[in-house]
Amino acid sequence: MITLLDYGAGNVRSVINAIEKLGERISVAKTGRDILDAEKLVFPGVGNFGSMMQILRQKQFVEPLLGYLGSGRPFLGICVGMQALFEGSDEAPEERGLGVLSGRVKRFDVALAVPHIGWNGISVKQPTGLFDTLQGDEKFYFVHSYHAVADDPAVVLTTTDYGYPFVSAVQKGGIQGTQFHPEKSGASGLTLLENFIRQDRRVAIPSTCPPQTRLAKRIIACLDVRANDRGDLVVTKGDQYDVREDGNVRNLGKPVELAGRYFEEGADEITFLNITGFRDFPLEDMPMIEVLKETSKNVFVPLTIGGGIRDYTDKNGRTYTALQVAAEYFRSGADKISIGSDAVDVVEAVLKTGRPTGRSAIEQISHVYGNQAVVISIDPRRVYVDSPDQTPHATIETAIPGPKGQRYCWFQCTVKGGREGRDVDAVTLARTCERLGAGEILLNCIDRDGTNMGFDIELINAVKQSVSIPVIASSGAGCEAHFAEVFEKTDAESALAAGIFHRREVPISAVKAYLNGKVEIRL
Ligand code: 1PR
Repeated sequence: MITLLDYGAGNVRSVINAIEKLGERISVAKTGRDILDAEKLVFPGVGNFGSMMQILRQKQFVEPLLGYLGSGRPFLGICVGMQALFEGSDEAPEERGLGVLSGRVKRFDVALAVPHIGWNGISVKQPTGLFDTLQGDEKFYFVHSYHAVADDPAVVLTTTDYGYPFVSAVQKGGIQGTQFHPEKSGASGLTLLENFIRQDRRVAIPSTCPPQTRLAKRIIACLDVRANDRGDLVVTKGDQYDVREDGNVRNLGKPVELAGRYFEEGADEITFLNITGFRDFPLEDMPMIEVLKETSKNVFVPLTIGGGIRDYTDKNGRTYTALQVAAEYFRSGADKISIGSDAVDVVEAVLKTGRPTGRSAIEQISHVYGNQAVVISIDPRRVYVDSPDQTPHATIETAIPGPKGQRYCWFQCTVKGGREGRDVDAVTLARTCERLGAGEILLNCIDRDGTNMGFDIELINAVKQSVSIPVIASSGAGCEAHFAEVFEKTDAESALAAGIFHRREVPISAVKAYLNGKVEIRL
C-alpha cells in the first residue's frame, strides 16, 4: 500500500494512475496520522514552492512529515516534493523547507529557455535500486525552473545537464526524490516507480549512464477535439482552421483511443485542444474532462489541454474563474493548460493600460500551479505590408512575398479559432505573456495549418527570438524532413503535428527514426 500526500495542487491523478497501473493500492493521506502511519509515502509536488509549504503548514502536515522522514521508511518526493526536502527555495525565500537535506533550491541561471521542459537524461552517482533493469541511458520528463543545490554530495543520486549539471535525484537512507516526473516518463518512469514500490531491487549503478546528458527535442501529437453535428466528441482537423468537409465536421477518430495510440507510438507529449471552447464552457459541458480522466489512466507522458480557459458567467449568473476551470483540468489529469483567446484579450488590456492587473488567467494560474503549467496557444496569420513603417506591429522581411509582391509582413493574432483578427502581433503577444507568467508558447500558424507545406520558419524565429521560454512549433508538418528543418533552422524546443499523424501518413516512430543522429530525441 502506497500513501500519497496530496496537498491539493496540481496533477496527482497521474501519480495515482501510474501506481494503480502497476497493480499497487494507494490511499490519499487526509491527516497527519495517515502520514505517520504510512508504509511507503509518495509526495508529488507541483507548482510554487511557497504555496506548497504554506499549505503543508496550514494542514499541519509538516510535523508528521518530518516524523515519517525520520523513521527510515521509504519516501519518494517528486519535483517540488523533492525540493521540499531542502532548507528553502529562492522561489519563495520567506518560506522554510523541511530541511532534512542541507542546501537550497535555486533558479536556473542559464542562457537557455527556462523552464527546463522536456525529456533529459540522468547520470547516476551512487548505487540505488530505483533504476534496476534500466540501462541508465533512458530519458525522463522534466518541467521546472528551479533546481536543488545540495551541500552534501553524498545525497546526490543523479545529475542532469542543462547549461550546467544540476541535481536531478537525491537519496539518503529511505528518502529518495526525483526532480523529473516518473509518472510522466513513459515505460522508464513506470519501471522506476515499480522499483520504488517493490523495495526489493538490486542496488547498483546502471551500466550505460551518459557522462553528460542532453535535452531532447520533443515531438508532440495534437488532437483538435469538438462535437460533430451528431453531438459525438471527435478528433477533427482543419485546413487553415476550416474543419468542415462537404458541410460536415471531419471525423478522424476518438480522442481517448487516438491519444492512447500516440503514447504507444512514442509521442513525447499529447495536446488536446477543445476548439469550440470559446463558445462552450468546459465546466458546463464535461466531456473534455472525461476525455482527460480516461486518457490519463493509460497515457504516461505529459498532457496539455486547451480551449475555454477564461472567466465565465453562466445563464444563472454564477461566475467561474479561469483558475477554477484550470483546477478542474489539473485534477482530471492535465499537466499543463493552454490559453488562446483569453491571452489576446489580456494582452490587449495590458498594452492599453500599460500594466498587468494581477488578476488575469495567466497570472493567477501561473501563481498557483507554476509558470511551467501555463502554455499560450497563439493562432496567427500573416498580414503583408510594403514596408515596416506601414504598421506599428513587429514586422519581418520575408522570403515568401505576399500576393502583391509585398516583402514585409507581421503576424496577426486571432481569437475564436481564427474567426476574428485582433490588433496585436504574435511577437508582442508572446513577449507580454511571458512577462505575465506563461511558461511555454504553442505557436500555431493559420497559413500553414493542414497544408503539409512545412512549418513557418520565419514566424517561429520571430517569436522564439523574442522570448526566453520554450516554443512549440506547430502547423504545416507534411513529412519527416519538415521536423528536421524546424529544428535545424530555429531554436524551437519541440514540434507539434496533427494531420499527418491522424491520417497515418507519417507515424511518430518514422519522424523519430529520421531525426535520430541529426537532433537529440527520445527514442
Ligand atoms: O481560444 O483558449 O478557447 O482555445 C481554443 C484552442 O483551439 C486554441 O488553442 C486554438 O489554437 C484551437 N483552435 C480553435 N479552432 C481551431 C481550428 O482548427 N478550427 N485548432 C483550433 C488549432 C491548430 C493546431 C493544429 C496544428 C497542426 N489547431 O493545434 O493541431 O496546426 O496541424 P497540422 O499538423 O495538421 O498542420 P481558446
